[in-house]
Order: sequence, then structure tokens, then C-alpha cells
Amino acid sequence: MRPASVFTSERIDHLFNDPEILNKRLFLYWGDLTDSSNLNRILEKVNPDEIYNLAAQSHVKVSFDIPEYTAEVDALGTIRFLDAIREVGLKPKFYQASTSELYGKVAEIPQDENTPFYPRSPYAVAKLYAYWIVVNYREAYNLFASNGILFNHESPRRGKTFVTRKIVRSAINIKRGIEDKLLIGNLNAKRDWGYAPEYVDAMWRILQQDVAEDFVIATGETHTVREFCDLSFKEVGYEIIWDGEGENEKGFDKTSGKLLVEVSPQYFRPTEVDLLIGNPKKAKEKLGWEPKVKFEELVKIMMDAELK
Ligand code: F7E
Repeated sequence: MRPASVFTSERIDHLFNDPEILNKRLFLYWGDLTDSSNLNRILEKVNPDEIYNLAAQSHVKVSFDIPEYTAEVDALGTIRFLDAIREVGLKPKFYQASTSELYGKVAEIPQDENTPFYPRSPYAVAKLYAYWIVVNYREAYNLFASNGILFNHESPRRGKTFVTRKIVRSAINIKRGIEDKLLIGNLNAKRDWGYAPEYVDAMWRILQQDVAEDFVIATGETHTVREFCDLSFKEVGYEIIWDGEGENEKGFDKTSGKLLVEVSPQYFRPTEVDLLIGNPKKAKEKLGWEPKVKFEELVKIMMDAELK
């Protein structure tokens, strides 16, 4: 856990507050990827079999505002971790949270493990370093270290500033009369959105292999942010009629004419990733992994959870 003066355990409170789990099956340590000495200490103390490095400044838009910090954590944090493993002399299996953002301005459609990278944000550039340092440590020191190149994966636990959760929350708040309208960025961006629990299962499978390799984890479907709005608002009884283009696009409720969605350039990124769609063929063949939850069901899961 990152040391902080406020509570940040919201997403694990159900585990944290269970006396059968906390300090029996779940042990927490303070730590931060910007601090090598504590990484060494934790590693020596825990001597883990498997490490999942999911720690990051993971917001793409935010990375344009804090690029140096993003590199510090996402790029150098990964080498700190790998080097701590080497220094302590342990041989845990290491999973690196690589990302479809590496493909950025995509060189081919769909993207797979052989598609060249073209990162389009400080976040993606930092993750590019992390990707290659994992490959390098695997080859140089024979570490079991693998990259999972995961496409967007969502769930009710998604942070509130990422687009899926933001849309879902707004649709419900507007319906309940506690929010006026949804202000959104690029409606045309296309993403391959999957269901996070299934992606965690894939991460685990990646580390159960005999040989460390890199894998694309994706659904193989792509949808626009606009479609995500359509389906979410439909769940609470709105049918959106879109009008205008680009910065001037707006979405109105078909029945009442109420303004529901308005584009606001403050959410545009200096460089955007327009289209992501992954090909999870290798994961299917080697990991026996296949996504079950597709786009429509994902929206429903998130809306149901938020309504509760
Ligand atoms: O944006 C567009 C935005 O912030 C998705 C991270 O987990 O997945 C995530 O990165 C799309 C982009 O996720 C708003 O421009 C429009 O095209 O939900 P997002 P992301 O940037 O795709 C990858 C795999 C990661 O590795 C990352 O760590 O939606 N968009 N309007 C918006 N995005 C946001 N956040 N807010 C808007 O109002």
C-alpha cells in the first residue's frame, strides 16, 4: 500500500474488513515504486513465488500533466522492482502490466504480439520502457518475467475518471436528477473493452506457463465511446439522438429533448489513440483463455453495480 494521509483502501475494503482474510491470507505492506530500499526489504521479508506489477500512474490524460512522475513510477519503478529481485537473489515469477496503449498510432488492425509499437502519450512511452526492460531482464538474467499486453479492462471498480465508469455514473446521476449533463471528450475513440476479472485470470495463467512469454489479452471487438454512452443511457431509459460534430456534438434524449451529453475539449488528449482492437489468438492457444463477457454485457454489469 502506498503511504498516504488518507484512506486509499476502498477497493479492497471487503477483504480488509474480513478478519478471516486480513493477516491470515492477505498481508499488506507499505511501499512505493519510487523507493528502492523498501522494495528490497519487502522482497526479502515476503520471498514471493509470483509478483504482479500492476502499480502505475495509469491515467493516460493525466500523464500529459505529470510526465516525469509517470516515467518515474511506470518506467523506472519497473526496473527498480526487477533489479531488487536480482539483488536479493530471489527467483519469483514476474508479471508486468503492459498495455494496448503501446500500439498507439496503430501499425495494423487488429493488434497482436508482433505488431510494432507507436506510443502516443507519456504514459505509453513509460510503459514502452517497462515492456522492454522486462524482455531484457528475461534474456539477460534468465528471470521468469512476462508482459501481459492487456487491452482496456473494466469493472465496477474502475476509477471514476476513466471513461466507462464516468459514463455509467453520469447516466445514473442524470436519471436521478443529481447531475445536469455528461461532459465528455472524444466520442469517436474506439476501444477493445473487456471485463477485468477475466483479465486477472489471464494474468495468473501467464505466470503458470513453463516458459515466460508475452501475451495480448483482448476481446477482439471494438466500440466507440459514443456506443458506450448509447448503451449506458439506454439502461436507465434514455435513447440518445446525436447532433453536430466534433467539439459541437451533443446527445439529446429522444423523448423529452433533454440535453444529456456534451463534448468538452478539456477532455481531449494532445495526441489520441484512435482505434484499438486486439487479437487474443495466442492467449487462446497457449493459455486456454477466452473472454466470455463482451461489450453489451460489460455495460450491463457496470450499470447494475452502479445502480446498487
Ligand atoms: O479513455 C476517451 C479517451 O481514460 C478511453 C487505462 O487503464 O486503458 C486505459 O487507458 C478513451 C480514450 O482509458 C473521455 O480519449 C472520451 O480514447 O477510459 P480511458 P485509456 O486512455 O484507453 C489502457 C489499456 C491503459 O493501459 C490505461 O492505464 O475514451 N474519452 N471522453 C475519455 N476518457 C476519459 N478518461 N474521460 C473522458 O471524459
